[in-house]
Amino acid sequence: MRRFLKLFLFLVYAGIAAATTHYHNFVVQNTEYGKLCTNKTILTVNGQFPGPAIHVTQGDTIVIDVVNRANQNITIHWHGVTQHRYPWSDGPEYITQCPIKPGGSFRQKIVLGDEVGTLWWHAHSDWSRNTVHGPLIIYPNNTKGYPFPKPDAEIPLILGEWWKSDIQAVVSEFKQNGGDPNVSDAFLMNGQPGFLYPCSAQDTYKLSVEYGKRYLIRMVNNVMNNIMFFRIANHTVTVVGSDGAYLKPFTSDYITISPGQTIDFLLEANQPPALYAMAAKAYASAATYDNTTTTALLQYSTAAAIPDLTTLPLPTLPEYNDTASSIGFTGRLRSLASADHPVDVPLNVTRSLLFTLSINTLPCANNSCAGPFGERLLASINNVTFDSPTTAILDAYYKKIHGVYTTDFPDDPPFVYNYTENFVPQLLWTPSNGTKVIVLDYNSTVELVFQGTNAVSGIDHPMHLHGQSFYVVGWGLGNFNATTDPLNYNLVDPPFQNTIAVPVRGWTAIRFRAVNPGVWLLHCHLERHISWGMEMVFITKDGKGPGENLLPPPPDYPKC
Ligand SMILES: *[C@@H]1O[C@H](CO)[C@@H](O)[C@H](O)[C@H]1NC(C)=O
Ligand SMILES: *[C@@H]1O[C@H](CO)[C@@H](O)[C@H](O)[C@H]1NC(C)=O
Ligand SMILES: *[C@@H]1O[C@H](CO)[C@@H](O)[C@H](O)[C@H]1NC(C)=O
Ligand SMILES: *[C@@H]1O[C@H](CO)[C@@H](O)[C@H](O)[C@H]1NC(C)=O
Ligand SMILES: *[C@@H]1O[C@H](CO)[C@@H](O)[C@H](O)[C@H]1NC(C)=O
Ligand SMILES: *[C@@H]1O[C@H](CO)[C@@H](O)[C@H](O)[C@H]1NC(C)=O
Ligand SMILES: *[C@@H]1O[C@H](CO)[C@@H](O)[C@H](O)[C@H]1NC(C)=O
Ligand SMILES: *[C@@H]1O[C@H](CO)[C@@H](O)[C@H](O)[C@H]1NC(C)=O
Ligand SMILES: *[C@@H]1O[C@H](CO)[C@@H](O)[C@H](O)[C@H]1NC(C)=O
Ligand SMILES: *[C@@H]1O[C@H](CO)[C@@H](O)[C@H](O)[C@H]1NC(C)=O
Ligand SMILES: *[C@@H]1O[C@H](CO)[C@@H](O)[C@H](O)[C@H]1NC(C)=O
Ligand SMILES: *[C@@H]1O[C@H](CO)[C@@H](O)[C@H](O)[C@H]1NC(C)=O
Ligand SMILES: [Cu+2]
Repeated sequence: MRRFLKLFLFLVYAGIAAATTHYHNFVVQNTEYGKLCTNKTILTVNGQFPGPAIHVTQGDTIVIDVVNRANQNITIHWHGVTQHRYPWSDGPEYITQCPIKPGGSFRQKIVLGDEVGTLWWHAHSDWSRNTVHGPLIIYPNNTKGYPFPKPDAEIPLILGEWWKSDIQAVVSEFKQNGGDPNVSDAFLMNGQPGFLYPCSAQDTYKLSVEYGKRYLIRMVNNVMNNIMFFRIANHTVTVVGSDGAYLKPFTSDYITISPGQTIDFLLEANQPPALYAMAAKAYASAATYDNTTTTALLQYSTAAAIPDLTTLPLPTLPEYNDTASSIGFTGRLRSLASADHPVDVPLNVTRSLLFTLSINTLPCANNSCAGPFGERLLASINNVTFDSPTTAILDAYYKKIHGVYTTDFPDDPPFVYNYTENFVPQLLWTPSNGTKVIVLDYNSTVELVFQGTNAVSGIDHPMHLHGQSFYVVGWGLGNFNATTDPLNYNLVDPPFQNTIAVPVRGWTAIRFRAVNPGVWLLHCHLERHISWGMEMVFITKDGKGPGENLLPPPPDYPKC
C-alpha cells in the first residue's frame, strides 16, 4: 500500500498523470426549448442545449453510453479525435456505423492521442448536430502546462444557428424541392441569440470578468451553413490554438471561424471596467445567407448593468463579402513548431491528389425544382456526388461485403477546364454520382489540393477530414499551378488542422501521413453542401507491423 502511495506521489511530483478513463451517459431526447418568441421541440443530449462539456487530459480515454430516447436516428462524432485504429467510434452514419435507432444504445470508446486544446462532439446524422453538440476540452498532460500565459479562467463559447421551425422540416423541405434550404432565423452564442432579436433581451449570454484577469476562450463553430466573423468591442485577443493543436500566438481584433473549426484565444480584461458587446455574423461568399447578428455581453464585475441594451455600441465586424478578412485571418495560423511541440510535415509525397469542389445542378422533370433554371442543386468532389449507402462502409470493408462501395474515386478532376473562370458553362454543372472511395496504402504520404470551382456559384468550402489532422501547406486564389505554387509552400510551421476553409475561387493544399487504418470521411462542413453530396471516403489499409491494423468492432455495434 505504502509502495503504491510512494509511486503515486512520485508520479504526481514528476507531473506524469496516469491516463484516466471518463464515463458519461449521453441520453438523446426530445426537449422543449423556446427562443425568438417561439417554442419548439429540439433534440438534446441529457436535456442540455448546448450539450454537456467533456473535460479530459491528453491521452485519456472516454467511454460514452449513447442512449437514444428520441424519435429519430442518431450518431455521435468526436470531431478532430484521431480514433487511432478504432473508426468504430467515429460516428458518421452509413460511413463508420449504422445509426442508433430510437430505443437503441451504443457504447463509444474514445482513446485520445496527441490532441490538446479544444475539440468538440456533435451528431453526425442528417442535420441533428444543429442542437446535439458540445465541447471537448483537453488539458495538457505535462507540468509545463500551456505554452502561453496561464489563464485565470477558461470559458467555452459555442457559435450556433437557429431556425424557428423544426430542423428536420427544414431538411425535408429543401431535399424535396431541390433548392436552397431556408435561411436561419438567428445565430447563437452559447445557445442564446442575444439582444438584437425579438423576445431575446433575456436570451443573451453574459461573460462576467474581473479587471486585470486573463481568460482563455475556447470557441467552437457549430453554425450549420456559414463561416463566421466574431469580434469583442474595444478588445483585441491573442489567438493561441485551433482544432486541438497549439498555434504561434498572434493578436487580432476579430476572429474568422469555419463550421467544424475551433479557435482558442486569450482575452485580457484590461479595458475601462464597463459593459461591452460581443458580436458574430456570417461571412458569406455566395447569394443566400442569414444576415442577422448574434450578440453577447462582456461585463466587468464593477460595471453597472445598463437598462437599454440597444444603446450599447456594437463592435464593427468585417462586411459579409469581405473575403480578404476571412482568408487574411485563416492565413495567419502557424504551428508552434518548437522543441516541445514539433511538427512532422511529410516532405516526400507518395500520393498526390487534386480534388475539385463544385456546386452542381441536375435537371428535374418539367424544370420543377427550386434550384437555378428549375433544376436540383447538388454538390460534388471531382465531379462525383456522393450517394449515401444504406449500410456502413466500414462494416462492409471489415467483413469484405461487396457491392456497397467502389474503389474508383478519381485522384484528379475527370475534366480539366478553367475552374475559376467567371462563368462556368452550364454544360459542366451536371455531376456524376456514386459511392466511391480512395484506398490509401499504410504510411503513404498524401498531398491533397482542394480546388474551388465557380460551377453554378463559387463559395468557400470548409473541408473536414476524419481520422487525422493535416498540415495546411499552401493556399491561393485562382487555379492551383502544380509547377509554381508548391515552391511557396510552408513546410516549416504550417497549422495542423482538421477543418480548413478553401477560399472562394481559390485552392488549399494539405498533407498528411496515412497511418490510421480504417474508413475516414472527407466532407464540406457546410451542412447543405454535405447534404448535396460534397463528401468522399478514404480507406487506409492495415500496415504489416504490430499495432498497424484495424481493431475489431465493439460487441454492440449498431446494425442497419
Ligand atoms: C415556452 O416555454 C416556456 C418554458 O418552457 C414557457 O414559460 C412559455 O410560456 C412557452 N411559451 C409559449 C409561447 O408557449
Ligand atoms: C502526454 O501525452 C502524449 C500524447 O498521448 C504522450 O506522447 C506523452 O508521453 C504524454 N506525456 C506525459 C508526460 O505523460
Ligand atoms: C470603446 O472604444 C470607443 C472607440 O475607440 C471609445 O469611444 C469608447 O469610449 C470605448 N469604450 C469604453 C467603455 O472605454
Ligand atoms: C437582410 O435580409 C433580408 C431578407 O433576406 C432583407 O429584407 C434585409 O434588408 C437584410 N438586412 C440587411 C441589414 O441587409
Ligand atoms: C461587397 O458588397 C458591397 C455591397 O454589395 C459591394 O459594394 C462591394 O464591392 C463588395 N465587396 C467585395 C470585396 O466584393
Ligand atoms: C520518397 O518516396 C519514394 C517512394 O516511396 C522513395 O522511393 C524515395 O526513396 C523517397 N525519398 C526520400 C528522400 O525519402
Ligand atoms: C481563368 O478565368 C479567370 C477569370 O475569368 C481569368 O482571369 C484567367 O485568366 C483564366 N485562366 C486561364 C488560364 O484562362
Ligand atoms: C461530370 O459528369 C457528368 C456525367 O458524366 C458529365 O456530363 C459532366 O461533363 C462532368 N463534368 C465535369 C466538370 O467533369
Ligand atoms: C446518378 O447517376 C445516374 C446515371 O449514372 C443518373 O441517372 C441519376 O439521375 C443520378 N442521380 C443523382 C441523384 O445524381
Ligand atoms: C513510413 O515511411 C517513412 C518514410 O516516409 C519511413 O521512414 C518509416 O519507417 C515508415 N514507417 C513504417 C511503419 O513503415
Ligand atoms: C504554371 O505557371 C507557369 C509559370 O507561370 C506557366 O508557365 C504554366 O503555364 C502554368 N501552368 C498552368 C497549368 O497554368
Ligand atoms: C434509421 O436507421 C435505420 C437503420 O439504418 C434505417 O433503416 C431507417 O430508414 C432510418 N430512419 C430514418 C428516418 O432515416
Ligand atoms: Cu462546401
